[in-house]
Amino acid sequence: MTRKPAFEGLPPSQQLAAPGKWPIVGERSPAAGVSPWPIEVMGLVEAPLLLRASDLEELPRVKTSVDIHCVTRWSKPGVWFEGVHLKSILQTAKPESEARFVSFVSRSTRDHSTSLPLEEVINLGTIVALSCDGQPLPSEHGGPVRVVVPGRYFYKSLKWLKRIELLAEDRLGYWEATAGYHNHADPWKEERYLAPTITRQQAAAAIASRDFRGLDLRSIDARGHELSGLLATQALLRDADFQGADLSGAQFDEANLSNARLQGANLQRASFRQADVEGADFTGADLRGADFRGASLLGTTFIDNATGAAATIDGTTAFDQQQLDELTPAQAEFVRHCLKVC
Ligand SMILES: Nc1nc2c(c(=O)[nH]1)N[C@H]1C(S)=C(S)[C@@H](COP(=O)(O)O)O[C@H]1N2
Ligand SMILES: [Mo]
Repeated sequence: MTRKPAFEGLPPSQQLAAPGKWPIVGERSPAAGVSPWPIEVMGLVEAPLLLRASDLEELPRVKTSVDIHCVTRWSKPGVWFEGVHLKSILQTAKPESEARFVSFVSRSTRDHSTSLPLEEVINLGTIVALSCDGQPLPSEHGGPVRVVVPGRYFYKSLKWLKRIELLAEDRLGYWEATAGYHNHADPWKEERYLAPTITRQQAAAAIASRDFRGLDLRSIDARGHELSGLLATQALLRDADFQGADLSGAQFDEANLSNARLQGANLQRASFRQADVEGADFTGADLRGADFRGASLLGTTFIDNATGAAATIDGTTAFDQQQLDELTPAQAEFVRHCLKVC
């Protein structure tokens, strides 16, 4: 069974990863121990299973071309995954009639997990993958066995699969519960995050105090505010909206600003050391004197190639050289050009 690759184009606000590059996102290795390990199929099933590598070999093989869409805005189309359909495994385990959800649990130090509705996970053609582009799945990408759920943001594709559990009620996964990632995760509907968890009053109080240190202010709307010298070390600011704000001299060290909107913000001398700015948008922002050393820059945007709107970056903006490799080629080229000539 081989499906033809059909690149469907890019979902909203995604950009292509550098050709030949496959970023590692989240955990980087499984928990220590023997490999391969057996996979447990349990919960609401008539025939619980313990699948060894040799058992997986006996199930029908499938090979599918999958377009990877990471929530941090990079996409990698046409990756060939080979393995076994989840459907084949479940046909053997026989879900009970009350089973509505599937939870995948990882053999990782934090018992990472994710879940999907049973019907959906089957209809999407989910595979339990053993190889990728003709090679055994590398450990950092979930080998020996990972889940691949086509048509959902890649956080639904669990690395180092250890357990498949059938449930009557949903059980939120690690990112869904801790990071506010959307539980449905359809990239075409841009289901990245749940609605903001903070009230307008909480947001207003934080903005007035100019002290965000260590606070959970996900999705805060701080557009256009005068926040120069903001203290935001270690703040949780995923999906925050700072468009047009004055953030000169702001301290974002070790903050999580993934997918934050900083278009047109004044960020002169702002510090982003060791911050997570994956998927953040700095188009039109003033970044002179800003410091990005040690920050993670996967899928970060500094120039909008469609409109040509760009951040102001010059020799006073600090980056580590190797850090720039995390950017897509067009972004990296723009930043390198600015650092050299501006
Ligand atoms: N066990 C485990 N699985 C995981 C994660 C993780 O941190 N731990 N991260 C998820 C996220 S957010 C993404 S985008 C993909 C990344 O897979 P990759 O590192 O192979 O690109 O794995 C998903 N599966
Ligand atoms: Mo992700």
